[in-house]
Amino acid sequence: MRIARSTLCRLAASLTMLVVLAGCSKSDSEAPKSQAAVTPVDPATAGSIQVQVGYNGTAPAAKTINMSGTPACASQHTGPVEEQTVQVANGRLANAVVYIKSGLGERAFAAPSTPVVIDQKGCLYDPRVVAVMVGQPLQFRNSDQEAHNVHGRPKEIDSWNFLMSRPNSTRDVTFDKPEVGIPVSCDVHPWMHAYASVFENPYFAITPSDGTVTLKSVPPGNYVVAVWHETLGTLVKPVTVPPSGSATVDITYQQPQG
Ligand SMILES: [Cu+2]
Repeated sequence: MRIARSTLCRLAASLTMLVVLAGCSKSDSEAPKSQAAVTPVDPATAGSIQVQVGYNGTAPAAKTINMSGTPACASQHTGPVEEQTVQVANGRLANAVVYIKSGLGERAFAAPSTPVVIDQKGCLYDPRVVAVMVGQPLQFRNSDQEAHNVHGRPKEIDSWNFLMSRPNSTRDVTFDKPEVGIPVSCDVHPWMHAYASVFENPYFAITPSDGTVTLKSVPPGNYVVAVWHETLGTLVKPVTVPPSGSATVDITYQQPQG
């Protein structure tokens, strides 16, 4: 009887914990702060900002990733697997995060419910650089037979670390605060690195190979646009969006010395 009671107590405690956790998770994902009072953007006066991100210099040589110790990973690649963190083509930089750093004041924006997905495929993250809004799910998918753990190390918000051992499983992470360039890694495969950024507004984009993005539906006003890159850091530039107009910003990283 005594044993049964303590077992029941443990079960009750576990269930309570589950209910508490489920409650936290639900309230976090269904009522992010940014959806509390959304400030509409007037389409009649909104404009856009085209940002071109350049790189002046010679990109460092790509590093070869050695997967030979993990045949389950290596067997998914036919040739050497390379990591190129500074991806430059025709002087333009890919995988840089462009965003409006300031100038939006107290405006609030609704977060999309559609997740942004990072796949774990061939023991690499795809894509490597992502961005979501506060309250928008960041979904990790495991397309490998190999188990991965997903370890996020933000500075400002709570870290996370979970194992994904089942093929084709997914798991969502949502954020209640913004942060730029959160490192995500796998402790099982030390070459796996991704970077997630979280914003309170929808004005952000990751540069494709031509280094050019357009931030659309921007209210007219004065802003500071920023660019973040995982090894090159952050650059900023002021920009003015006229009513119904478009602004163009060129931001160029210089090759680091030494
Ligand atoms: Cu892994």
